[in-house]
Amino acid sequence: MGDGGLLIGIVGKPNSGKTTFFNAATASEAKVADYPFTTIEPNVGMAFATQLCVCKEFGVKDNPRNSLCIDGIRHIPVKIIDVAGLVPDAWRGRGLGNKFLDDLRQANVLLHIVDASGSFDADGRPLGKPGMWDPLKDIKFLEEEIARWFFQILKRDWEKWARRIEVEKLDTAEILAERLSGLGIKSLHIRRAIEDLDLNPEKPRSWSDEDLFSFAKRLREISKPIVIVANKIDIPIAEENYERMREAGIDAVPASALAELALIKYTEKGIIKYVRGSDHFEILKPNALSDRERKLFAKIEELLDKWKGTGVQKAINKAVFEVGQMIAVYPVEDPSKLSDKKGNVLPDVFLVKRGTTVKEFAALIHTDLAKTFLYAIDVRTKKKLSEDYVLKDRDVIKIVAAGARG
Ligand SMILES: Nc1nc2c(ncn2[C@@H]2O[C@H](COP(=O)(O)OP(=O)(O)OP(=O)(O)O)[C@@H](O)[C@H]2O)c(=O)[nH]1
Ligand SMILES: [Mg+2]
Repeated sequence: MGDGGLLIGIVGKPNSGKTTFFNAATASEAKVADYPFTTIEPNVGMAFATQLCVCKEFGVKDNPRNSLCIDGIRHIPVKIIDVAGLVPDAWRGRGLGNKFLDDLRQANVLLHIVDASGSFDADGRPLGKPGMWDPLKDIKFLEEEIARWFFQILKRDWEKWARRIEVEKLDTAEILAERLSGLGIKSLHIRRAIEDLDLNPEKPRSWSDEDLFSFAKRLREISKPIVIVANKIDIPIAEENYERMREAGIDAVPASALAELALIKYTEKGIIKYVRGSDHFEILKPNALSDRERKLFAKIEELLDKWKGTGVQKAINKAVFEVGQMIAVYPVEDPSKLSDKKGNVLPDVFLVKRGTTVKEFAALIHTDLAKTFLYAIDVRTKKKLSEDYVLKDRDVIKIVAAGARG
């Protein structure tokens, strides 16, 4: 574990900047640490959820193993997937529709990269200049498209299953969860959607097509919530469009994937120093920059001032901590040194779903640890925690198990 099983799916129409965003978010700082992820499919990478590390608060110098700590900011790896552009009617297989949708099956949060500059049409064809397309349309369209895809899958053999559920008095949520497990949908998601829409779970045959479509939509919202990224905010007209999104009640993250990519690339070359998510950078080797590059970084500096960052890291953190409802928990073996058995200080941090109890957390680390679990210690307060203690973000925890040696 480490990423809490979270998979972020990058979606959007062609040319919205998905791959630029992906490259910026995943550009390998991997050489600094050895992550437990060696083979990764080509379009899957590791991004980082970032948060203030607990090291400063405890006044220690840490040696992270499953994550990075850069200037006191903990970088926690999360899987992210970049898929082909989504065009209208993808659910019917148009464009790379089927492939796109297949790749998204296991994602549990979607990052919708919107070209806020409005330079491309619905199919991602260039319109010659910015401001020629309304990006608000893209937001509506994508939600609709994914809902249609869910609906299509639900509708397959619907009559047959609805009859079986009624005749054999089966549990609708369990049956549907089994049928939709490939989409990462759980029975708890289904129960919530049924309740929210006031559908009768005992009489699925009474659900109309309209009910079923609303159900598909609600299931999508619950199982794959979307974070909207107003990308290309560096292009002047994008700001206007972003404001229009706000007026329409759309809580988008303004971002420039291009600026982030430049900052990360030049940081990797050692020419500048920039920590993901920060609103400033430092030029370390001014002589290594051409006039053109100097101008580029002057523009990026303005952008960072104005938007308090490039927005890329903000979008990922929103996907992980807000919309994805994850929290970060730091387990240690030695509560006084905050270390593991080998003396590594604050070696690990794990992302877990909000609501996870300390005993469930023990089970995620090691099944044996849950079996022999006695109690845990909140390292911050030194208080003993019972097994049903619900973990909080940035908790530092020592788990005490029967027969434990450490
Ligand atoms: N100005 C500006 N241009 C951007 C930004 N992000 C991406 N672009 C440009 O937009 C174009 C498309 O970017 P890609 O990242 O290839 O877009 P994509 O969504 O992956 O496209 P497909 O793979 O075809 O679906 C490229 O010319 C990028 O340089 C940004 O933040 N600002
Ligand atoms: Mg791409």
